[in-house]
Amino acid sequence: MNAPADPTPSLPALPAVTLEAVELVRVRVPLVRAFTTSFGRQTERDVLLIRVEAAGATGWGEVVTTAAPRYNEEFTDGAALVLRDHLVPQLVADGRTLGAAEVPGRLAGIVGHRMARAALEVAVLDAGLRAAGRRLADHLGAVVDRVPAGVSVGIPDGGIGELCTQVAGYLDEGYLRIKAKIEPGFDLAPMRALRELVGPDVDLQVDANAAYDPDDARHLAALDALDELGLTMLEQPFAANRIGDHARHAARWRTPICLDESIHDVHDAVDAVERGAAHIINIKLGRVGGLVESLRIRDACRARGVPVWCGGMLETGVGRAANVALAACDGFVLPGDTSASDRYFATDLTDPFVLEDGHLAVPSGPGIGRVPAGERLVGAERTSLLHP
Ligand code: OSB
Ligand code: MG
Repeated sequence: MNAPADPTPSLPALPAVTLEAVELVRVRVPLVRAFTTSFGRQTERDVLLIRVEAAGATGWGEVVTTAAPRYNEEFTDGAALVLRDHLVPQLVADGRTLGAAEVPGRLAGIVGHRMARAALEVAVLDAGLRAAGRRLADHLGAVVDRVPAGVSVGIPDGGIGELCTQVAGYLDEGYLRIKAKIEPGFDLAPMRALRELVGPDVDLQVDANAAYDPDDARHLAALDALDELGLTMLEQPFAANRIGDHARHAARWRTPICLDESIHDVHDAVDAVERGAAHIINIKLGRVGGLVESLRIRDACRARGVPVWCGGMLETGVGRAANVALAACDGFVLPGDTSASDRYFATDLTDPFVLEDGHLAVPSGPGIGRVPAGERLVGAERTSLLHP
């Protein structure tokens, strides 16, 4: 399934740019605390950035893959290879001069690898926007200057007690909604404890990352019991391809179902919504192959009265800047996984995103509005994919 080649009509035109250079920059950044989900435990990000030189400007994009293919089939080594051997050669096969909106179309012949192609789209767009002196948020049609911040809380090593301590801390900091990771065996008891701790009014949701088996009666019993807790949503209980199972149980539960891993493009989103499998969609620009596809999904959901929010992949400031610009667009009506830099890293690669009154400010500079600081990339592995 390739994304359609036509650019989203609502995006303003940008002057074409000539690509001078494309480089991969890879650097490890430790997380402030281990992040455990049903699919694994991460203690650092293996960050892969794309740097583009075009029209006298430098553009950046972040490949949001996980190091191992456990969230979806993409992984960071694979992304680096497909960028080097396929995506970048294909991007310039018809010449190095291109409009930023042309990137998805030029890459249309390559199947999948959406996180890799999304980062390339953002990097080229960032360069083009910087050359034009325009903000990404304005280019996308952002309607607010700050976005409400939620926080995604991993399964803590210390169990329920530590979960409660962490959540109390995040609420003290001002986060406006809490998303807790669950898995079979760590679901009902921790969520009951959390609901007890925060009271009935705090916006509480859970994310299973596809860990539940719809054919397992004990798994279903746990999800049925969670349905009593007044959760804002249950994110991706079953495997990505189990749309029918999501629909069947969504019809029984009062908790709205949000899909993440199931949604690769606008067709998946429309299909899931029309089949009753999703009441809410988590849009991650990497997972769906870029900003243009993200806005298509937003448009399709808006037309069907389905709320969307901006998910995250533990991005550094580079990826976060693009997420925050997207989250500022019309239709992103629920708080996203757009947390402050210090929730992830002791020192972000860019100027940090900070929580102010439960919100993150949309960057004010041109392009994505953030650049990685040179000193933070000392020792990074650099691979040139295109040179002058
Ligand atoms: O399912 O939303 C997810 C992180 C990595 C992979 C998948 C997910 C997540 C998160 C963290 O929940 C969101 C964030 O704070 O960036
Ligand atoms: Mg998720």
